Amino acid sequence: MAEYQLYCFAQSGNAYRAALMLNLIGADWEPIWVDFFAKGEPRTPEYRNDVNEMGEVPVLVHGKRKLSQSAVILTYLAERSGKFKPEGEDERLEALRWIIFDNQKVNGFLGPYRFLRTLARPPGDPAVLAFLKGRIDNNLAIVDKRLSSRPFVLGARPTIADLSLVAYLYYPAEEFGFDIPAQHKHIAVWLDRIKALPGWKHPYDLMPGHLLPGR
Ligand SMILES: N[C@@H](CCC(=O)N[C@@H](CS)C(=O)NCC(=O)O)C(=O)O
Repeated sequence: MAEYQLYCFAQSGNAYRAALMLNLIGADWEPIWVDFFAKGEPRTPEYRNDVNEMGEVPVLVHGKRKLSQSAVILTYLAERSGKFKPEGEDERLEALRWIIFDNQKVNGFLGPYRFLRTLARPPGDPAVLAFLKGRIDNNLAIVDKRLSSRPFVLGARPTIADLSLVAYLYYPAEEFGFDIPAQHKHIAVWLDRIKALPGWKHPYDLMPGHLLPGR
């Protein structure tokens, strides 16, 4: 058995943050596929009892530890590996600031938008989609401006703040109905920088369950 197990599925950008971090730090890890689409597995009592009371992926298993919330997982792995780790109080606070903004307002809106538009059956209400799209455009512009003056979110080197913010940003443009890198040029260059890191993989190559039957 690998040192780390990650409960995840290919379509989850929230889980991608953790999977990418594991790969970039060269961890010995394996995915445990969670059947979200056919079985709604995270919503089952078994999953909530045995895996995560919050009913979500990702969940990282390390020995007797089970950690959920990608921000917690990224922090744990950064502290253990010493990689992508914010250094000193100022960087730690700054990373936390961007990770919270990301969880709530960047990928926190982008994930549900893509889900309701492309994956949900039936698709989401157009008024809800329009609300989310307005917030997404605004918040991606904030990230783009931040990246206009530095190569990575905190500065010269990549940290867990970057690995949180990339969550949904490598998924195909047709899944969103708009092209994020084409519309945000600093985000585009930053995504290429992260893609160039040794160990980078696309979410569909890193986590199981892509191309589900009937989709
Ligand atoms: N803030 C959480 C978000 C996790 C999350 O929302 N995961 C989704 C999958 S992308 C989930 O498991 N949803 C279960 C459900 O909707 O029942 C994190 O960053 O880990």
